[in-house]
Amino acid sequence: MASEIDTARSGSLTSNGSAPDPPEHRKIALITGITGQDGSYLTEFLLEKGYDVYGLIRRSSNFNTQRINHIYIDPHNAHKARMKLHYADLSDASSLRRWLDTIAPNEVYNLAAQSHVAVSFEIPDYTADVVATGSLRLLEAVRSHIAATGRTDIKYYQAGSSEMFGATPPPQSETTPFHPRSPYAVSKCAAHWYTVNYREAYGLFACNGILFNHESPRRGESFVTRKITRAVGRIKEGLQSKLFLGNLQASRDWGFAGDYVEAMWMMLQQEKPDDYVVATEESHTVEEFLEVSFGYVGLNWRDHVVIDKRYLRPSEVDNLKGDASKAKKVLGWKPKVGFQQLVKMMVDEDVELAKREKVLVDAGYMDSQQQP
Ligand code: NDP
Ligand code: GDR
Repeated sequence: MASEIDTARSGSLTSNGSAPDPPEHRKIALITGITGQDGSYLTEFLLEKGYDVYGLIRRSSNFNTQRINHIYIDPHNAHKARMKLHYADLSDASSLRRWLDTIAPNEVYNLAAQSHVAVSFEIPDYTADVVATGSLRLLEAVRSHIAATGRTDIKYYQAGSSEMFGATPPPQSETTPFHPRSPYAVSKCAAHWYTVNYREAYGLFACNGILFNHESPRRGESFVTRKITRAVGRIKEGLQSKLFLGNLQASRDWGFAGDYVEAMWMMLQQEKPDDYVVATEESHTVEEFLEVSFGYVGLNWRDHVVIDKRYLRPSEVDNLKGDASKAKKVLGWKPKVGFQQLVKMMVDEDVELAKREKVLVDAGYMDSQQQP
């Protein structure tokens, strides 16, 4: 079994009190991007299902494990741990192959990415290296691990995106042509086709989940939904007054991340590998998100939002609305959290966060401009 490196962490979900299966009966999942929004929800989901979960994390000068710290247990109790973390990077093929050989997972979830569309225009080369070539590196590591071991029980999930549809009008389904509008989206198209190619060329059990936008209180703070709900909380608590945004007319099919990770897992439980759109089939503009989120706490967004051109993109994706009928029919998946509920969940959490920030600001431990 894998040896832990010095700062790698291990953890176990013990909240429901149920004893896990004996180690020899437990399935093993390997997750790249475990420290991200989806990685954290997927880890919770798989631990509840009785998996051992191995996460690959990248080196950062600060700890980047905030979203999974609640699952962490002291490494000195590592024999109890069912989540283990190791350093690797999608730009480092040797680390991917080494951990595949060591961990020998049953399921590989490739969630790691430079996932910010606007940032991909600033760092296109890096985005392509991690999102496109990084996925190829991982697929190749899986293929060569299978070739070396003769194993036939490995399944691969690729985190595809509705951004691949880009300029193609809605509703978008598995048969809708891709027309990507950013270096990120072009790179995700490459990763999609690498995955299809490894399925066709080598018979790999590999699935593309084409997921539409999904959000949560754990969403990165520079994505528009979380940027808005953070601002709502902080404005409500008197910590800021203005919110600078770009295009308010863009329309997105926003679901809840906790619902979407279940669809990832469902894809890998099918008899045959395939590609699936995962979406709520409802679309709302950024302006509608503002109406609901500010309105929920009795504020008028027009009093606070300022348009700042720096948040406009060189080429925009105007309208995304998924057709998830295949996922509903074949996987039996459907979203549980609707738009209004999602917005309220995020605002509720961010109002609480802002209240905690306010205590620190009032006590002089923090400047109101500072993020916690
Ligand atoms: P996040 O941005 O929250 O998480 C991305 C993860 O990738 C983080 O764990 C990050 O590590 C890691 N990562 C980034 N670069 C590298 C690298 N070079 N090597 C290894 N790991 C790296 O994304 P989400 O959780 O929201 O999304 C998960 C996946 O799904 C991504 O691939 C995204 O593109 C895709 N997707 C997301 C959708 C959404 O609406 N959320 C919709 C469709 C697709 P660190 O924590 O250190 O930054
Ligand atoms: P997106 O999400 O680009 O759809 O990619 P994001 O929240 O960044 O943008 C959604 C829409 O809001 C508009 N917008 C702003 N966006 C940001 N980030 N900041 C702003 O200030 C702002 N003002 C307006 C954008 O122009 C856009 O139209 C997300 C990511 O999670 C991808 O990784 C994923 O693949 C897709 O969702 C599906």
